[in-house]
Amino acid sequence: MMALAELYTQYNRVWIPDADEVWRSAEITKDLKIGDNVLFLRLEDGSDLKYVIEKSLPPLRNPDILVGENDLTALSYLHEPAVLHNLKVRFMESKLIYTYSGIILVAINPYKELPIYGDAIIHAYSGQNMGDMDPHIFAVAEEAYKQMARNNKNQSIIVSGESGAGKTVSARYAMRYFATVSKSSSKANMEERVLASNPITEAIGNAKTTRNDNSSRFGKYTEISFDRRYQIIGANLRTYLLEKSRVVFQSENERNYHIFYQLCASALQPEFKDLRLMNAEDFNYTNMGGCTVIEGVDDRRDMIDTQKTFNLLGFNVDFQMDVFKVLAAILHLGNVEFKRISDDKSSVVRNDRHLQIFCELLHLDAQKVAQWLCNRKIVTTSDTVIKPMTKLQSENGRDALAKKIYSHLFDYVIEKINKALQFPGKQHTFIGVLDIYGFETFDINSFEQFCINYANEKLQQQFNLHVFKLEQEEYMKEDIPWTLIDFYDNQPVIDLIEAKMGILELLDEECLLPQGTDENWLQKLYNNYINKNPLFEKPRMSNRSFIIQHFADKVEYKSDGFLEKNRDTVYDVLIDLLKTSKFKLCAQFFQDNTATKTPYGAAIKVKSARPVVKAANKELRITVGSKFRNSLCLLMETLNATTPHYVRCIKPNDDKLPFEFDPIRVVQQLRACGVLETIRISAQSYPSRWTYIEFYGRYSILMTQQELALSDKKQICKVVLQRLIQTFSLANSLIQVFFRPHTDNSILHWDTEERQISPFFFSP
Ligand code: AOV
Ligand code: MG
Repeated sequence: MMALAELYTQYNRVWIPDADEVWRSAEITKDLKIGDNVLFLRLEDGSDLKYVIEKSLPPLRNPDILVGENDLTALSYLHEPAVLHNLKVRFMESKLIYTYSGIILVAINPYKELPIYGDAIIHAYSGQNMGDMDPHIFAVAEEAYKQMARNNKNQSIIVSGESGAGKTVSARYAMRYFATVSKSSSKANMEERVLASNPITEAIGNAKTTRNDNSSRFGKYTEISFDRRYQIIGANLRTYLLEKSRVVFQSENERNYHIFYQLCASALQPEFKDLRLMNAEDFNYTNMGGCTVIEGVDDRRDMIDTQKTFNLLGFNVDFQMDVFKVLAAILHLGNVEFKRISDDKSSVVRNDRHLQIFCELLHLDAQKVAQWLCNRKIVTTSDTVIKPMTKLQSENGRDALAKKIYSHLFDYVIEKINKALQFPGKQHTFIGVLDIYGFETFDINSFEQFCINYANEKLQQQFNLHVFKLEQEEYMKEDIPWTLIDFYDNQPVIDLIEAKMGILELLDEECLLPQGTDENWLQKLYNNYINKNPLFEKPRMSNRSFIIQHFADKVEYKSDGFLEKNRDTVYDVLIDLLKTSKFKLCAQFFQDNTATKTPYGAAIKVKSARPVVKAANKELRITVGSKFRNSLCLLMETLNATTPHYVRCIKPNDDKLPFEFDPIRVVQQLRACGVLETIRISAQSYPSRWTYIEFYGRYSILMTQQELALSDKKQICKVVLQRLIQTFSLANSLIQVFFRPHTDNSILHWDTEERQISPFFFSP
């Protein structure tokens, strides 16, 4: 039996916790004896350190020969410092951004264009086995493509990671891979059309945030369809909850959707003359963040690309012009000014130029719009009353209208893209590429962050369950004794959000009440969860916020605006006006305003008992939160019906610096995004599976001359293992050695009763 103390001998190296580096390497200068409570160490700078052992021994460092391994699970010691060090060495010294961690591809954002994505590289990966090539997003794409063809099964590539980590870029490259390897001469540029969907959706659904200059503000699942010969025949996009509030408000240093700036940068183009555009600084909706340009981005040039892509998708010039007209109208609407008439009365400023242009562009009666922007019609059984609105109410009504128009436009463009990617034949199989908004936390977090982080929780759970299921199946197949292991499950936080009497349901209930307010709702949350649910807290200094302990981090949400955003209503008279517009596109937006549709058109079932809220226009509507929950459930069903492939993107620093590795930030993400979790699951089981030849190769150093003299390598391994580990078991019918490296959530427990290293399973 190999004792733990035998590993803590002179010249062996360990990792000790460090405030700046997270982990620091040190060499043992004196053998550890049972009962010792001090470990004598020398740090890399030559200084000596007496490490006081409390409950645990510091984790052991892997031999240098293993450093730089392209699969983390190949490391002998599998713990946090080993993983971190290995990723760092690959990233900083070898400029390698991809590493496997078992079934996951870890991708660290290099913040620099790398020459590793060309067609020649795609062709090099095509047809290869995952294990034979360097880790790469193309290797994952190839694996999905191969499994689809081999098993006739639908596949998903699930990209996750926090905001700015590289999800959208990875998803784009995965799609490029499929378009390139499945290119056929016959189907007129369908591959290019599928790829063209990306710049369009990014123009209308991505924006600069403080975390990412090209942040996705919606979720997207792109289903790429293949025929029987595994060539692309079309695609379908499903989108998830666009962040609408951005249309009318941006925090400091953030921008509205890219398309608005592209349009403003093209103001002088003759074709846009009628739109009466100005500089982005001159429109409220594009200037609220005080930042209208992005370093390295030329909005005018991007507009030319957007128009080219529209053409490629077969959108004619008239359609394009209609889209730009609606966008320009939104910008002008944002500049409409109100003046206060009395405490409860307001009106549009006389002869407001922007109101005139807004109405001209959308073919509306300016007088009527002016009236209904500042007055509300209340219909009772006996009477119809017109009630004036305060200046603030009018402004909010204006913004609600702008958000509504934009979100209809967004859905409409997605629908058009889907039509352009439709195909006449039958889909044989598909590969779905999921690229959603990453987990995010800002100084002020609202309903949008709540929904985004909830989506990330769902995805994390899907991942946990899959990894866990896979492990179990593997052991059952190999007849290995195996007790169910506990793994971190984020179901409790998901329950807190979506279960009965959860946050979303209480929000829907409050939305049902005519006098419901954000404050009352928050009070109900406090009453229901404080001291009852450990994942919910009230911030000490605020009674307008609540804190949720997410899998990735704690996030404080401000309750202001939750009700309004969940209801998402616009005053009905305004909607009626737009419905009767002579501008067909605009009228069409508001024709079927049932809101019982998913963003991609299919009707959905209402799952919760009470998700329906009476809107201002007396129509029964599903709230935004319930709709989002339902669409996430559908997404999980889809993902679970496919074979998933996971890409975990890591953001290496917060300053967008090329090849800069901040260990504190990286560890935070590794801990949160499930890489270390999976390693923990694997480590409790048997993550290393080698053929006995591989085992012989790696451990021949442990073998005696006598053992090495045996002719059969299989036999040698068996004898060596029997000598070194008396407790190893022999399982029949196996072809591999299954074993587990040293780890216990990164720290080894140390008590006077020494532990032994884990048993091996060995195939005869
Ligand atoms: P995200 O999708 O994960 O954030 P992106 O994919 O938009 O993040 O990546 C952010 C930026 O990092 C990109 O615009 C690139 O400049 C850079 N980048 C990412 N991956 C690579 C790569 N492989 N090579 C070179 N540069 C890269 V969000 O959508 O905010 O959650 O909502
Ligand atoms: Mg993105």
